Amino acid sequence: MNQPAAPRDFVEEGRKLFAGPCDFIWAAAKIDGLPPMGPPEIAFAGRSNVGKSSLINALTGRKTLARTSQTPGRTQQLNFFALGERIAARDASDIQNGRLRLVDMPGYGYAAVGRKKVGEWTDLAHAYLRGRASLMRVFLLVDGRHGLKEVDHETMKTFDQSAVSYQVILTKLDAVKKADQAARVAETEAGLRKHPAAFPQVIFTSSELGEGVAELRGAIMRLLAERGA
Ligand SMILES: Nc1nc2c(ncn2[C@@H]2O[C@H](COP(=O)(O)OP(=O)(O)O)[C@@H](O)[C@H]2O)c(=O)[nH]1
Ligand SMILES: [Mg+2]
Repeated sequence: MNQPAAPRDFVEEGRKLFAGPCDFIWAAAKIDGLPPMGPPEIAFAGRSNVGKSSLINALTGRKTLARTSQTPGRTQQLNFFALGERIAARDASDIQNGRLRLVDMPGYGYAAVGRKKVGEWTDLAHAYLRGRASLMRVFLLVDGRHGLKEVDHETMKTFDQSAVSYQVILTKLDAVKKADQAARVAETEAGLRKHPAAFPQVIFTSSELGEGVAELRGAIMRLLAERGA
């Protein structure tokens, strides 16, 4: 007899995936220094200091996996982490293992670094976003205290042109007054309507308190399932 399949619990599957082994596998500072494509990738982009590294740490439950910093603009490269399988050695042939990769992207829009350096980061980020078949989605992080800035709209324009699937995550929910949270989500979703390729719903997270983090793991798990990976 055919039993209807039980609905999958993506939050629980995501919890298990992110509770498994997780290793830093690669840093790319130049376009020709990207790792070979392997498992599906999820990238975290956004302005410097928005909380990219903190969110990767919160997702994986490791306090120091991705380096977090009080000094904006210090992550100058693309940092790759592999989830789901212990990586024994650190050479190119071994990094094909794992179920999923998380990619901590360089921050943008920080004025205190030289113009040239910003250009280099941008070129690296764009080269990665354009040519990566294994990239499932970019999460564009936006500081929940401030909402979308001009530089975020510029970045989303390049995403729209690169045919990259992306979704906005508002960060630092704990630092936004309860009374202001719903309005921040609504105004952000309104801003996204100008961007055809943006996923229309935003997720509000706090890496500090863990809010939204289990749901985000579930959303990532669902993407993996949709891809059949
Ligand atoms: N209150 C609060 N602060 C956060 C949160 N996430 C990150 N931060 C702080 O924001 C700063 C920048 O975080 P980091 O993860 O290094 O940002 P990145 O430059 O985007 O990687 C650090 O001082 C973090 O402690 C959060 O959820 N709540
Ligand atoms: Mg960082």
